[in-house]
Amino acid sequence: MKTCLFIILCVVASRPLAAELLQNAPNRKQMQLLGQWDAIVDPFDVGDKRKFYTFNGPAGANVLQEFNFNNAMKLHVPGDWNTQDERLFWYEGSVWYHKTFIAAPEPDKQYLLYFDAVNYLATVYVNGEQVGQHEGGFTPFQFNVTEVLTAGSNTVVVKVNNRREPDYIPTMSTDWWNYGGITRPVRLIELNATYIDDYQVYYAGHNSIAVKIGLAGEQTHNQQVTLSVPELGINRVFTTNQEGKIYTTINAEPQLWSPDNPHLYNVELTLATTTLHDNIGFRTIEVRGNDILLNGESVFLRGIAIHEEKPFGDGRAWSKEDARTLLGWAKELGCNYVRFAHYPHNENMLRMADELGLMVWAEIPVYWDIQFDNPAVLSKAKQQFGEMLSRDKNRAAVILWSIANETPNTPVRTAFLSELAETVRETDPTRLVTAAINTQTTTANGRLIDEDFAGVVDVIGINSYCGWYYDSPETCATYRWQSAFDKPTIVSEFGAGARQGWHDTDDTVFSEEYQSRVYKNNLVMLENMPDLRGVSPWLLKDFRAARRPLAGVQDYWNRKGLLSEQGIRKQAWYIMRDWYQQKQQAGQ
Ligand code: GCB
Repeated sequence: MKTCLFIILCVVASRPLAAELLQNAPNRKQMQLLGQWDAIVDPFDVGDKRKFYTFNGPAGANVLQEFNFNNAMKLHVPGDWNTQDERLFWYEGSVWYHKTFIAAPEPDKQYLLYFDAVNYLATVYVNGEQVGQHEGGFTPFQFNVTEVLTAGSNTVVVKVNNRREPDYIPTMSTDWWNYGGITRPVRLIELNATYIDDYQVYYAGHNSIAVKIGLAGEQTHNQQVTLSVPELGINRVFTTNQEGKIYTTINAEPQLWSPDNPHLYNVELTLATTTLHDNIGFRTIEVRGNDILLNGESVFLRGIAIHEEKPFGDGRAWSKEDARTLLGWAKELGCNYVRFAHYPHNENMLRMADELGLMVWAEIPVYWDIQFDNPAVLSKAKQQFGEMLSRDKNRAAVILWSIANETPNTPVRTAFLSELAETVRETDPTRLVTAAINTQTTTANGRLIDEDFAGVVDVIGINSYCGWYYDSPETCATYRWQSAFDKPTIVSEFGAGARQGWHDTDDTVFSEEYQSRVYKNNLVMLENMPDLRGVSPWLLKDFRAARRPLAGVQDYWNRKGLLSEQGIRKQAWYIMRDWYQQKQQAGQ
């Protein structure tokens, strides 16, 4: 299966020269291509034919050249284009990015051009040559550019297209902003001729740490790699096998990572004279009956759902400071868990969750009704999951892989998601599979969780908007939920909209009072829910949504945040915070 996933990655994701996705890109030796890039907006896609990627300065006065990067618009990388220039707020289409940089490549080194994410389709050229193309807006990709890099000035051109298409993931309709651009950092990474490409170091239970290491490059077999975890007194040398891999376990008794004790160990991997550092937490996660066990102990997930938007205002979040603010707010709410909706968030979010002690639900954008009958789309889903796993496999915080959100209950959908779940389990048996499900059977006094796909996941996620999209808030309090499965359930979404600062009677929709009323009644409902092992209300803060046009209230914001788009608390924030305090006091 691993080989199969690898083939898919090669075919769909990263074409020539690329090895498997490099583990731990932030801590490699690198130059980041950040700051201002030149940008040409190309709504009619003329750039391919006119060869924008060959740009080598403005043409002479007697030559017709209808483009010039030097005097073009400037866009900051990383960053979405929509919030950088008001002309691009609604834009969906192609933008050509251009940057020159100085390099001093050394003869026996290798160079990867590594993109943390580009939304959605990226075609990359270095010094006029196409080095590869990548599809998918929220996961990293890389191209080996050793052969095309020159000493001195180099040019990189990226054609970015964020037009929505039927066979994309996500597809035509989403309830979030389709931010386009090079939304996360770009890195030129320098590697030795032979280098540590991939690794996973994790707690396998029973006082043992499992270690998997893979080398890439010139000579991968029979190489010595030193693994050291100074705090645990570990300093061991291992030799790679014929395939350039090491698989081993080490006896150790680490302090186990948990929200109460988010301890991370400095782990060092050394090949020849190059040492790679990482901070890794050790923990176990499993399901027993309807319980979730973290390090063998029952845990209740006190959570909040989060979109990857800047803490103050709109635009894609990407920095460490953004992550610290957003997740700091989750901590202030009393959370021990966060749902990163609806796509892989930037790596800073994952590393910050590790550091702050927040368990993570991580998700791919298999959202609503994608082309479940299209095998190419299934390959894309596997590719996006594979890239997310490659990047995040060493993050203790990630306990749940979510493979879908609110998908229609049809046989073709269930077959698609069952195969995807199988791939996820085969490639990462150390975490749990979940999905947000919103189809249940209505009973006389509530709902029955009984759809087939709920039988496939380890943890059932339920999205339920009782009191908002249907029924009065008070009816929700009388709801009785039942489940046909003996499995843990998380209410992965519930909530209501409110424009922060709008105070009125509690039957005025969109007032803070109405939102509070929905919350209060939903909490009564949750107390009666069987198998409930966690909640992540929808959501931390208001976010941009093209589907939310109501003037004066929504203004293209989804107003279901507990915080306004500027981070100001609404009444419902305090209701949720108090509930979490009670849960905590009750030892949950
Ligand atoms: C949902 C979706 C979420 C939407 C939310 C809403 O069920 O999963 O993406 O934003 O409802 O506000 O309607």
